[in-house]
Amino acid sequence: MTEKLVLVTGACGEIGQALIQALARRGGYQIVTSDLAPLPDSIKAMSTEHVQGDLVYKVKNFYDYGFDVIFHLAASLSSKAEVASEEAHRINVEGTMQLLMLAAYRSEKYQKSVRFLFPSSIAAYGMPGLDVKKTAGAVKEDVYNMPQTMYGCNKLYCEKLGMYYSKFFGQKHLDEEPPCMLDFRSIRFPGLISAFTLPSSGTSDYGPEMLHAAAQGKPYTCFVREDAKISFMAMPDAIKSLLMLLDVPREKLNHQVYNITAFALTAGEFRDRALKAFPGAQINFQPNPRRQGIVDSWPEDVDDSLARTEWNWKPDYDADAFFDDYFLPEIRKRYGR
Ligand code: AKB
Repeated sequence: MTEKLVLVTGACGEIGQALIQALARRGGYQIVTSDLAPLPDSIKAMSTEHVQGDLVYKVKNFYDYGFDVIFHLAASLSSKAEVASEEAHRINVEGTMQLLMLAAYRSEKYQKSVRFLFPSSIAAYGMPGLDVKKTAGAVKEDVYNMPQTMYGCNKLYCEKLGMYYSKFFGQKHLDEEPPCMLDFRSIRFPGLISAFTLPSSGTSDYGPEMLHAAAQGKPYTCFVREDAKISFMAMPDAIKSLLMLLDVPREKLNHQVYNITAFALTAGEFRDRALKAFPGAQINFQPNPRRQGIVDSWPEDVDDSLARTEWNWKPDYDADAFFDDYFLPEIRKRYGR
């Protein structure tokens, strides 16, 4: 069987590392990687070639490759993007656009479908106020699309760019066959928590940071209020969702952007769970107005019924399973506590 050629950008990030390990376990893929940083040892042997540097300038390196699949994970996350907004726009928007153009060009020129998997985010939402956030419940994909962060604007716009390049690029598919076959698919992820890696420069980071600190017996000062609530997911579920969406035949999909969620907890509930698992954990709350504002603009939960209906999405880990079956066993092994 010939291997599928896959490009993973942002390979050194949390999703990147976990995804590359999962692709390698699955087999049948030749994996090309790219990132600003050199590959960590944990995934080095799984990549046949690593292109290191800024994607915007490196994308020309990829025009000779016949990629079947592109996972475009490279991004500047929400907290960093607020303070380095021009850089974030370049990485998040220009990088994505360059790669979409490459995928559209290749699929059109060689009449070969390229599946383009793009992680969007709950940051694509912008709740107009805390009162609305608290009463809106689990929101569907097409409501409250008024992001209040640079990162959220970038993600929402790139969802639209992906749809544009796959459906309307050059406008000719409307009455001309065969169509351009760039096959853009996007998942709006909640906050993700891995037992093996720690995030940096995002805003949902308080969840994983608090749990990793408690597990190591380190004090933690949480940068949002106790009642701050958004949805979260175990990293293995995030990887499962990407691989599930990768596998679905195009004709089964009626949309290009899907919410997924696993459990919504307040920061106070995270603290309570951390204290139960690690009695004596020192966790206090000192909200940072800027980061609190970002979390306040994200919905408390999202409605993932589209993904459940169209591609049978279902997380393996609800809040209890996340702690009992994934995070705590793994983290105890990791930190020996
Ligand atoms: C962030 O906090 O920026 C990300 C996200 C929710 O997309 N983790």
